[in-house]
Amino acid sequence: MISDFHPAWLPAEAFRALGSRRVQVRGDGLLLDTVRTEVAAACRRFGGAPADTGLCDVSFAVSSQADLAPEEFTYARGEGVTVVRAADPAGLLHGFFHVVRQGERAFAGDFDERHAPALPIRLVSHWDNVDVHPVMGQVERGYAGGSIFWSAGRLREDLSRVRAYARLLAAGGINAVAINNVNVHEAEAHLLTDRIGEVAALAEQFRAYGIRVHLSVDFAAPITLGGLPTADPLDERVRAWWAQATQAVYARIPDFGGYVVKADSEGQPGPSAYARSHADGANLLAEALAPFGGVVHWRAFVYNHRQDWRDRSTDRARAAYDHFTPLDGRFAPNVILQVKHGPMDFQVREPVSPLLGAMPSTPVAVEVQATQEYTGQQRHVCYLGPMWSEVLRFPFGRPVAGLVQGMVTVANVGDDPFWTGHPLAQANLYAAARLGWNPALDPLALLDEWIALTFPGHDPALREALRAIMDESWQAYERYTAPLGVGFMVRPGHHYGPDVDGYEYTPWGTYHFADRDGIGVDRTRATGTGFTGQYPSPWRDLYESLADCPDELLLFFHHVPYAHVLRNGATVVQHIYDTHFAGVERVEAMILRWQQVSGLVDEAVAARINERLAQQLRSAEEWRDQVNTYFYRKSGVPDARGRRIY
Ligand code: GCV
Repeated sequence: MISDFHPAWLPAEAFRALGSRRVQVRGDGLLLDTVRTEVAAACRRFGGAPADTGLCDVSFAVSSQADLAPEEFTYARGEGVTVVRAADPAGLLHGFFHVVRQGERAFAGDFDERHAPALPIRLVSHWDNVDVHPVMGQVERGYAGGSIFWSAGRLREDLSRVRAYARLLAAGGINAVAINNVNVHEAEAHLLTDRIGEVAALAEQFRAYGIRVHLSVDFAAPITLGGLPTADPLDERVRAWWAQATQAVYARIPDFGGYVVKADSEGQPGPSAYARSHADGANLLAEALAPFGGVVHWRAFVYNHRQDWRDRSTDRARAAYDHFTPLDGRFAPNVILQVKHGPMDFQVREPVSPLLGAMPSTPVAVEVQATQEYTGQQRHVCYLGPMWSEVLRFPFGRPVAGLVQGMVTVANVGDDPFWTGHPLAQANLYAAARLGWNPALDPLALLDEWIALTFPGHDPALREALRAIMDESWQAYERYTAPLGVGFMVRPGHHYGPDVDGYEYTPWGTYHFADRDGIGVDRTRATGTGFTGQYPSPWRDLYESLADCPDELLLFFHHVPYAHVLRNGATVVQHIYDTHFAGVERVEAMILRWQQVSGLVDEAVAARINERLAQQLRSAEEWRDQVNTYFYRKSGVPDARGRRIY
């Protein structure tokens, strides 16, 4: 079944209901042609017929009179006909994939619905390098092979896989993609200028599915590419350079989306070199993009990565808020401040970043990481939909989803035949896409939706088993790794596998402060770094209070003795032992469940999942034993249940 790549959530079978009907498509233009091509292929396979005139079972139409927002569509059925209408072709494309997702339900009963994206910006960000980076490889934090865009330092000749990828993204509701690493090395920097043709070729593939291409750019490009002596955002020559470079981009790619910028972060250049603010830097690029309708995604991931571990007063968690809240209201309207969902860095458990609730006068996008850098690197099953849903629903007065304009997902895709290394990691990309369209969706329902699309027509036992394996797999990963929100404890550099003190004496600001008496980071206002004060009520007091702080975040906010009793009744150290044993048991249960159904799926899929689950178990055992042993040795407290600790 698997040729070059797996069909993911768009196997031919997913088109059966639509493809066996008479289907009308009305409207013109590229996206309408895409819908027509899709319809024709589905009808050829399943015996239906395109029906541009005469009777039909389903009609897709762009109608300029319709009182509909961009990308919105109506979806109605009466008198035996299903009708999808949109004011723009993008809305119709979304409506088309909605009908595909509904399967036979699209042709039963009467309904009358409207669907519009909650977030206008739904971008997938690739950390792909054009050249293979000596340390990071081709895709930074990529766990699914090489880039689907570049090979051997050049754009791939065959872009059919990119087209298939665009189709998958569109079917989830994505409307933008950034095609290169936010750490912009020399080769990627040139994509902006002399290699823009490669970007244009990719844009052509994505355009057919309504997806606009964005480029990560080097803030120092006026120097490195333009030969200027400075990249000062207030220098006229610099402004002119960006204006001209941007104009040239739009000459090649009229629907170019805009720039993504990691500035003054982890060694990337930025406006601070000229004593200018992030607003000055972002507005420089915004000014160049504005005439063409482009946007700047300016990342808020800015902190001191050369910290002295002896210094207990500097707190990396505070950094984004401290840097950016003074600038609220000073960004141009086409700047999107891109904020990681947690204050640190995509750990298995973090509080929601307070910055997401603190920029009322700035367009903000929340950034999530589908590539499982700290959550098992696509070797472990770890369905992250529930984590992202918690973030989007988190109430800063209003839920985060009501405060932000966009969701940016760091991609987990590579040239692996399954796209994502672990076939089940496809669900993360799917869920991220769908949550950007509708953050109110239940992540478990989304998991079911993904399973039903990806494994259509399969035995219900398979669906049940996949649901059982993947539901709460995030919590399982959390149990056998870093406890109670403390974070990190991973091997430095590659971030896979346990190393409790791996980051303890490094400059990265990622410490747990475990000693013989206790563990955790005191981030209170009373005695710690004051990070709790970045939250509005009630969170500032809830997190401040040792009694009220949720267990799962306790060590993020407090330094406590091992004998501290959690809200769940266990002591901290006993909780660490219990969860680490329970986490591994959960992986064992996953494997047993999988063995009962693995024969029901394609052999190649089954083989890959088998191999990954075996590796997950080995790794979970290693985590369990290292973490338990570490805390036993530090605390001297034995496991109350007498289990094996080394
Ligand atoms: C692209 C973390 C990752 C880096 C990544 C960075 C970022 O630090 O480990 O690989 O760089 O986040 O989000 O910019």
